[in-house]
Amino acid sequence: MSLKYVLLDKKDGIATITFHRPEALNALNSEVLADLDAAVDDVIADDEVRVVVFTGEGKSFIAGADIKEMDGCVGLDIVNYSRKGVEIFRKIELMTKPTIAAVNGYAFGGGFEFVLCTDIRFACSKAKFRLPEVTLGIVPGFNGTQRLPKCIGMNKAKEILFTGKMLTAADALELGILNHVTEPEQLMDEVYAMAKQIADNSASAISLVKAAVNAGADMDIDIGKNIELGYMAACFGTPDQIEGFNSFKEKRAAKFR
Ligand code: CO8
Repeated sequence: MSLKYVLLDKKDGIATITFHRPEALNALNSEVLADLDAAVDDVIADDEVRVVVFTGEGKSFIAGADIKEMDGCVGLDIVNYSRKGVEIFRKIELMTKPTIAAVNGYAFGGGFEFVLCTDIRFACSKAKFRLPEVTLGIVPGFNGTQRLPKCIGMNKAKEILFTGKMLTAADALELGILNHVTEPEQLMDEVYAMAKQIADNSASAISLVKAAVNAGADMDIDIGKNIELGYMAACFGTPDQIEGFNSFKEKRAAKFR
């Protein structure tokens, strides 16, 4: 597979997908989206990959959708462009492997919306977050209007969406958008330390936990509790459950396949 606008690296069960279009601050044009889609399909299909990390090359994570590519688009062109991003973002949100965003710089527009699709979010202290779409006369088209309110509540989300104001990493941490903020030089070390901790756990159990949490976000607890029950029952008798229980009885760390 030959990728130009994202880099794909795999080591010790951890895949890293790096946005790599530095001349446009990693803005998401159709080619970046196509490469991202291919890289995501690759890590989903690779049984060796247990955790997926996303980061950006240079001073930007993703500076949004490509304004120059969108310029002049009307009707179906823009619907198709938006739909492509929406489908890939949703695929990332629902993929059974856990994802971690390592936000190294600007996460604007579609970049901020991308962060909202990931499971666990780190940023360096210099990272900046912004949904500037209303300053461009458009709407966030990669589902920021849907995911941000779910993440931080409707009133706080509306303020960010209506003003287009910039958030620092500290602001995003306080709002609950981020899990952790680090010094720039520590970002990847801290991300990989957590990725390793997750990769050492049962991948099959984590995939079911993620599916249960995602499903439960949109349903009543009386339905969600039955989903959890089904997944719990599905774990019993699996190699990971047997190894996990044996490790407890034998007073040793579990070694999952
Ligand atoms: N699209 C295209 N090119 C971009 C983008 C972008 N989003 N962001 C930066 N670039 C390009 C610049 O044009 C510039 O290229 P050139 O040198 O050829 O002019 C290069 O990247 C470097 O950028 P700057 O010189 O501006 O770098 P600065 O460090 O001075 O500024 C900023 C960095 C503050 C990030 C600034 O570049 C900026 O404000 N960029 C635009 C950010 C933005 O508005 N993003 C939101 C876009 S809209 C969006 O994401 C909607 C998502 C859903 C769409 C769904 C489709 C319908």
